[in-house]
Amino acid sequence: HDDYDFASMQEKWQASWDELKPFSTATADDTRPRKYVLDMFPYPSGDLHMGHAEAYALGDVIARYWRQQGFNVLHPIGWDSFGLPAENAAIKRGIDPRAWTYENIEQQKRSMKLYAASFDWDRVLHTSDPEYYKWNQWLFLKMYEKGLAYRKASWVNWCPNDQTVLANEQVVDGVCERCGATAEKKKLTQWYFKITDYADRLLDDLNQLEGSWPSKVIAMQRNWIGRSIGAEVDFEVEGREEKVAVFTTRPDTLYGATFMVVAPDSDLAAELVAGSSDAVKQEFASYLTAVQKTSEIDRQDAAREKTGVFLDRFAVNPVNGERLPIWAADYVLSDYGTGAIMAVPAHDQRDLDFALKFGLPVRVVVDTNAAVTGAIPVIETDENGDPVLPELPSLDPAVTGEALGGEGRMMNSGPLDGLSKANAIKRVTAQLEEAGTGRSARNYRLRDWLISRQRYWGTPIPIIHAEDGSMVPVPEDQLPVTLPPSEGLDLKPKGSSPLGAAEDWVNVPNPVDGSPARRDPDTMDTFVDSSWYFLRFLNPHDDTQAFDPKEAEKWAPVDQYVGGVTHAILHLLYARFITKVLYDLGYVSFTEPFSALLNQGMVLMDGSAMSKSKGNIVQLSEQLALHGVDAVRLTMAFAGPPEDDIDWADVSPHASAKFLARAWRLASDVTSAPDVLWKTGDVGLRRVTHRFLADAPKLIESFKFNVVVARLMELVNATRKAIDGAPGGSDAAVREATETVALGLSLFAPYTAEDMWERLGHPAPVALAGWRKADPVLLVEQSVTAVVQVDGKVRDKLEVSPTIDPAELERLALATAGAIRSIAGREVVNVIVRAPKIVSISTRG
Ligand code: ANZ
Repeated sequence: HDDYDFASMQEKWQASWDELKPFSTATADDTRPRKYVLDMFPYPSGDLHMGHAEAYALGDVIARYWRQQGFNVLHPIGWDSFGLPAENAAIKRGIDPRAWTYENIEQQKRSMKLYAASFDWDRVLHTSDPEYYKWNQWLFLKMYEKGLAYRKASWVNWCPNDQTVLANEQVVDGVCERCGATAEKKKLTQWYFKITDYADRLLDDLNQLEGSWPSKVIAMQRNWIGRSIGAEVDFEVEGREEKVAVFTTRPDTLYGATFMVVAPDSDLAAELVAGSSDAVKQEFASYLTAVQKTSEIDRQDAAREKTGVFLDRFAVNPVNGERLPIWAADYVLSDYGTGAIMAVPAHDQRDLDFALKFGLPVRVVVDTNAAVTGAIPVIETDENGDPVLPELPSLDPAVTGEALGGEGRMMNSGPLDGLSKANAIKRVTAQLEEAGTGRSARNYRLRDWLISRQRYWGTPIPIIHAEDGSMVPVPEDQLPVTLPPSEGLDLKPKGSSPLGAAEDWVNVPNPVDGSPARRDPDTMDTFVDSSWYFLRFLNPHDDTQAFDPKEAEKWAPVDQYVGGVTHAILHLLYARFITKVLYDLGYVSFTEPFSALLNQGMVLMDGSAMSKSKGNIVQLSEQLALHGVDAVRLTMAFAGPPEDDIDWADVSPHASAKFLARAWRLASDVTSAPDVLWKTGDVGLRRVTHRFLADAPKLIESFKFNVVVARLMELVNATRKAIDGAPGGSDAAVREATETVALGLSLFAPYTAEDMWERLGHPAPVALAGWRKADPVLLVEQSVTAVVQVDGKVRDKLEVSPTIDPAELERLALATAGAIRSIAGREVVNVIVRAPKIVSISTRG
C-alpha cells in the first residue's frame, strides 16, 4: 500500500471535505482577522478548461495561505450564468437555456470539487436564479430613482450576428467581443447607466490602487476614461439663432481657426444642411450613407485619406469676427465633445491634411521657431565677427505638410501675441468667459453604459410602459419580475426582444391606475450581474436585501481579486462604478471594490492560445486523469510568475507527479512519534526547514509561488538525504522537516498534503493547521573563514558570510592588518577573489 495513488487519495479526501466542510467561512462570533479572497466567477459554458485550472489553482494558493496564517477566510464561488453563450447553445440544440445552463453548472461544480478548490460551498450563487436577479432589478430601480438609469435614442453599436446592441466596452478593435462580427451603428432607443457622471472619480481613485493593481490595468482604465482638459468656444452661425459650441484642448490657437467641421452623423449637420441648396443636400446625403458604413476605428485612423462635404454655411470666430466655412467630415465624431470642432490646420495634423486636400487656408499662430532659436546657443561667427544664425528648416506647414504641434510663442493672435501656450490658454479662456462666448471644459472618451439587450436569457428590466408612453417602475414589492418560460417563444435573434412576444407576460396592468400597459421587453447586459456579485456572496440567500451592509462592513472590499486580464476594462470598470453608486446611496462605506488584483497569464500550447480551429486544445479532464489533480495544480504554480503565460508544451506535469510521490514517501519514512521533542535533531536539516518557514510567507504574499515550490523541492531533497543517511528517519528534525513539507504542499497539492499529514499521525485536515514560526536562532547565517594571501603566503584570516559579494570581500581583505603589513607599500598588480574562501594578492617592487 506504499504506492502514491492519486486517484484513491482524491476520492478519500473529497468525501472527507464534503462532510467536514473545512472551507466554510466562520460565522459572526469568530474573532480572527478576516480576508476576502475572490476568484472571478465563470460562465457555465461547457466544462472547466485549462485557463480555469490555472486561475483557480493560483487563487486557491492565496485563500489557503491566509487560512494557514490564522485568518477567517471568505473564498466563495458562483456562476455568471445569464448571457449569450447559453442562449445561442439553446437555440442551436432547440432546448431551454435553463437546462443547458444548469447542466453545465453541475458539471463545473463537480470538476471544481475534484480540483480541490477550497470554496465555501454553502454560498454558491447563480446570477440566473430569480433570488439573484431580483436584486439586479432592485439596483436598476435605485439607479432609476437617482437619474442614473435613463433611456435615450442614440447611435449604438450593433452586432449583426447576435442581433443585439453592444456597450462601447464590448466592441474590441471594431468587432463584437463575443462573436467577432464587425460591429455596425444603428439609431435606437436604449437604456443607459450614467457612468459618465463618475468619470472623474473613476479616474482619480485609480491612484489609490497604484501598487496593488497591475500597472497595465490601471493604465488601460485611465486611457479608456480618457479625460481631456480644454475649453468650449461658442461660434455664431449665420442664419441660425443658437450658437454652435466646439470643444478644443487648444483654445490658444483660436486665431488660427480657418474653418469649422461638424460630424456628418450629428443632428447639427442635418440641421445645417437643411438650410443649404439641393445640390449640397444631395452630396451630403450620399456622403452620410458612406459614413454610416465606416467603422469607428477607421474614422479615428489619423492616416486615412480625408473626405468631407462643404455645407455652404458659415460660422463667425468670436475673437476676430472672421467668417469660417462649415464642412462635414467623418474624422469628427458625433459623440465626442460637442460633435463640432474649430479646425486649426497649422497646428493639428488632421485639420492640416483636410485643409491641404480641399484648398483651405493655413495660418500659423504659434511661432515654434521662437522656442528653437532660444534653445540653440550661438557658437559660430562669420568673417565679420557676426553670429551665424542656425539655418532653420522651413516650418510652413502648408509647405511641409507637417502641423506644428510643439511649444512656442503666440503670433498672429492679437492680444495673445508673445505669450507661451500655457499663458495663452489661461488668457483666452478668461476672455471668453468674460465675453460669455466660452468656458473651460473637460471631456471624456468614456461613454454612458448601454445596458439593454434584445435577448431572452437575462434580467428583465423592471419598467412598465403605460399607454401614454410614460414609464412606471415596477413597485419594489413586486420584484422579481421573473422571466417567462422559453417554450413557445422564438429565441432566434431578430433585433427585438423575444420577450415582446410573450403576451401573457408582457401585458400587465399599469401599477398606477390599472390601465393596460406593457413590460419593457429588454433584458440587462450581464455585466450588470457581475458588477456587484462580490457583495451578494456575503449572504447569498437573503431574500430581504441585496446584501447586508453590516456584513459588507466586515468583509468588503475584496482583499484579493484574482482573474484574467481580459476584464481589465469591462467588468472591473463597471464594478468600480457600481461600488461608487452604492457608496453614494449609503449602502457601503468604501469606494473601491477590489483592494488588490492579480491577473494570471494564459495557458498556451506550442506558443499560441488554444483553439478549436488550431486543434491544439489540451483537455483539463484528460490531464487530471493522467497526472492527478495535485500534479496539475503544482505545475500551474511552478511554471513561472503567475502573470506570465504558461506554455503547456514546456512544462511537465509528469515531473510534478514524481516530485509529489517523493514528498509523500517521506511521511512513511518518519519513524518518530508525533509528540517528538521539538528543538532537537539534526541542525543542518533544521536550518533548511526554518529558512523555508521564514521565507515562504513573504514569497507567497508577493505571488512568487514558483519560488516557494522550488524551495519545497530543496527541503524534500534535504529530508530524503537525512533519512537515507545520518541521522535517519527517527530523528526529530526529520519529522519537523516532513511536517513542514506537508504544510507547504497544502497550498499547492492539497490531496498529497492531507495524506501525508494523516500518515504523520495528525488529525485532518492539514488545510486548517497553522503555519509554524521559524526559530530565529536557526536563521542566523553561518560564517565561513576566508584566507588572505599575499604573494602566495597566508597573511591573515576573515570571518565572512557564505554569500559575501566578491568586491566586498576584496575590500575587506586589502584592509586586514596582515595584508597591509606584508604589502608594505609595494604596488598591488593583481587580486584574485574566490568568494567566500580565498583572496590572493600579487605585488611588484
Ligand atoms: C482645435 C485644436 C488645435 C485642436 C490644435 C487640437 C490641436 P482629445 O485630446 O482627444 O480630447 N476634437 C474635438 N472634438 C472632436 C470630435 N468630436 N471628433 C474629432 N475631433 C475632435 O482631442 C481634443 C481635440 O480634438 C480638440 O482640440 C479638437 O481639435 C478635436 F492645434 O481644437 B482641437
